[in-house]
Amino acid sequence: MVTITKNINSNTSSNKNTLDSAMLKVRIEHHLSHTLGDIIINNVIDKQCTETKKAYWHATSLALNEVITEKLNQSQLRQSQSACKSVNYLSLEYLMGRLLSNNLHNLDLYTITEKVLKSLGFELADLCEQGADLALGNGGLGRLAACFLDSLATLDYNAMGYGIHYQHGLFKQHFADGHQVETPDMWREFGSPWEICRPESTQLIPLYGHIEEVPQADGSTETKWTAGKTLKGVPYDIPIVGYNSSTVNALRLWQCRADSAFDWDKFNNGDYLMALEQQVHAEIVSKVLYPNDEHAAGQELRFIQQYFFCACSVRDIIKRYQAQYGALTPAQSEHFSSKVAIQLNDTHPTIAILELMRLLLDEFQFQWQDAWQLARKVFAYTNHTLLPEALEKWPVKLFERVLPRHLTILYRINEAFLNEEVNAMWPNNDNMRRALSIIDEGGEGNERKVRMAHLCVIASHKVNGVAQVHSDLVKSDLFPEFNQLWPKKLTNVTNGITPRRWLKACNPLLSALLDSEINADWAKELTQLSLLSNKADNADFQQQFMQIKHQNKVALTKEIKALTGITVSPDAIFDVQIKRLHEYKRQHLNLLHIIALYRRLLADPAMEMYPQVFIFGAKAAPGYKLAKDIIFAINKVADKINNDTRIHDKLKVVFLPNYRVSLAEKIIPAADVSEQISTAGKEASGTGNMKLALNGAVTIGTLDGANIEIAEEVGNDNIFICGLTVDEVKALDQNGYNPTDYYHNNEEIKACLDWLDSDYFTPGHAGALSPIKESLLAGGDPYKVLADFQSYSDAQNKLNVAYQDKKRWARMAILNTALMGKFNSDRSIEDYIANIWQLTPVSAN
Ligand code: C3B
Repeated sequence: MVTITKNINSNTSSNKNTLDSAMLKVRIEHHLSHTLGDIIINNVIDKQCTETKKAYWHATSLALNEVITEKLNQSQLRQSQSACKSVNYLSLEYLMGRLLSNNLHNLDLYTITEKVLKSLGFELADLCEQGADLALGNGGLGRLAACFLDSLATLDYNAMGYGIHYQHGLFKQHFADGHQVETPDMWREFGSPWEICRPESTQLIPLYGHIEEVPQADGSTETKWTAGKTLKGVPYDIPIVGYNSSTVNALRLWQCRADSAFDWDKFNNGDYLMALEQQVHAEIVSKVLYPNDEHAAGQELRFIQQYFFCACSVRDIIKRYQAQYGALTPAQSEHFSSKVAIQLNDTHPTIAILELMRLLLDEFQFQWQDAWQLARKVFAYTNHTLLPEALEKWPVKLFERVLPRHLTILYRINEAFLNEEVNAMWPNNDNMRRALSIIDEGGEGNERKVRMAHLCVIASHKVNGVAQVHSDLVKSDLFPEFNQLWPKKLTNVTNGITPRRWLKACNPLLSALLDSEINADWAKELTQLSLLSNKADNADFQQQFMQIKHQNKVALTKEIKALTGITVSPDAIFDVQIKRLHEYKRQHLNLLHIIALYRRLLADPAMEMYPQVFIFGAKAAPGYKLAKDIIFAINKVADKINNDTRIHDKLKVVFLPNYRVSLAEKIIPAADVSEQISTAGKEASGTGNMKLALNGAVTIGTLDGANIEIAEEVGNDNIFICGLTVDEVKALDQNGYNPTDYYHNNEEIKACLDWLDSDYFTPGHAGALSPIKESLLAGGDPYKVLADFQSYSDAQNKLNVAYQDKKRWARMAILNTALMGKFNSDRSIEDYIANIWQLTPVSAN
């Protein structure tokens, strides 16, 4: 084994892999027999049984890891020798999905692995299904982080992702009588082949305790923190393999353990549970991902999670700097910030700012100004939402108890900011001081709170939104005063997606067609796809493109049947809304329109309508009642419609359970229509919109987030825009929006909402779906569902007619694929590099 590894290692420093099939086969079989133990029973292997497939999946992953780990080591050596600047991406969420297929594609080893496994009696695609999703995130924010890591490695930048090694990622979802039921995610129940534990980089993290002012020889005082408790952070590295590049970076995830696992005294006294107490309390910190999407969680445990991961990461960043460049002293400040960038993915990692300050002041003997200047050069912050409920504010009291020293630093930052910078711009202006202070002096219950976003803006050298309209709103509506104070600080970086996972790996048929049409590595240079525009009207090409879409739809019909028992026709329009369930994303607008269609069909069974299947995938936060009510309603309406023979299968509704990255990879290649119907101004960007369009789905959507930029790219003829604009939504709010006007003035809206009060969809349980109607009427319809209904319904009609013109639709679908080049996450990363991080790439060639 050692000799084989050496042979291969000598070739893995570049992006060319010379792993041949014979070697790969030897390695897979070696891992099967030596690492995993032989699973052959009486000389027979049952190749159909799940355990066998799992073992082969594991062995294949381990065989591949030998190549990956070697590349990781080479990359780290090269990065260190070149002394290049690195970015450290701090995120509480990484929605990685499965890794085997993606890693194989990125290493260009997919085809040979497929052959080898075939010779062993297995289908690679089938084995890939055995891997668990790494669901260490909730939705868009976590998936964006995963796409960015892919792009950073692909472009040969030195980057480290930092996060939490959650024992349980996002919950699994199934439906019981239409209701969402959550069960724990067990992604590493039997270990994970992808991670490398790094005990040598363990960190000890203090918290709680008290502070005191200690007099110094020169008459000043120094704040001394005596912690009440210590946590241990153990890192696990997951290699991030660049596509067709020489770089493998790492995602470093911290697991929390007790400083001391066991209390022997208590054990000896027979108190077995208490002997484990410390361990249990510590392990809770990295036990589970908070399942809230765009809603601040507010509990002490979440606060400690944030602190724990920030403290581990900042210490690790400093340790890596010191290992490479020696001691960190004030004289090194400039140097440090020329080598280290730290990106805060939303406000979740804000405490990193305070922790860096604390370490510099208390452990590295920096003066205040030196420490503060350094921090301000290193940090940058990405804002991902304007929703007030998602903007984190932690009670001052909680800070005081858990992180007393950090709170004193925070006060000093705030004081200097208000007295110097705010006062210079707006002298003696208490209103401005109140508006910009990091401390909210008390709204409800008069509780003082820390505005995490204000600390981020004040400490960062750049703050970016994630799509142009969102960044404009960050400037005008969220932080107008900060924008006046620092006009250059607020900026935009439009999101992107990796075309490797979201086209090359998930849509092999379309990828093959693109390979044959485009004479360039389009999975890297996605703008090259624009060459397809010339063929958008070519009958042969249209036929090939739509034939692939059809084949993907056939595959999805099988998946739908297997997962739900529902039969759908691949000839129908596949209309897809896949994203977290949230009122602002308006799955209930989609539902209301489905109910209206159903009602129209019942009234006139001969109604002209091309068959349409509405496909949903969404998880609701377990504590978000209305979101769960909407899931229930969609399932109940689906039951009724799917079993109603009167409408002759013109309408079907499918809610696929347990929506996650690996399910998205099956749905997206098969979608005809992409639903992006958030209330204008509420969806910061969206990234599912980009994935669907790249795979040839046509968007029906509002002028919100990245939809606006998608429309700019594809042109208004190739997208169905509907609904109010941002300004119209604002005007409606200012003039007083009254949803009951729409209820009374639109007969269809009234009939559909009243239908929800009956027991038609929930036999014997009248009123079970009424909460939706209530939220839209008595609840004030905060997301303007009723105001946008007619416009959405009209756009759906146009879309249905357009689909029947096969040539027109094929042209639209092709142009959507062709014109998504801008939304390559490589472009987003290059924007971050140019405007925020200033890194240079380091490759082997
Ligand atoms: C999401 C936003 O809702 C999306 O519009 C955006 O595309 C992504 O972030 C990525 O920028 N988001 C999220 O998933 N979770 C949050 N807490 C905040 C924003």
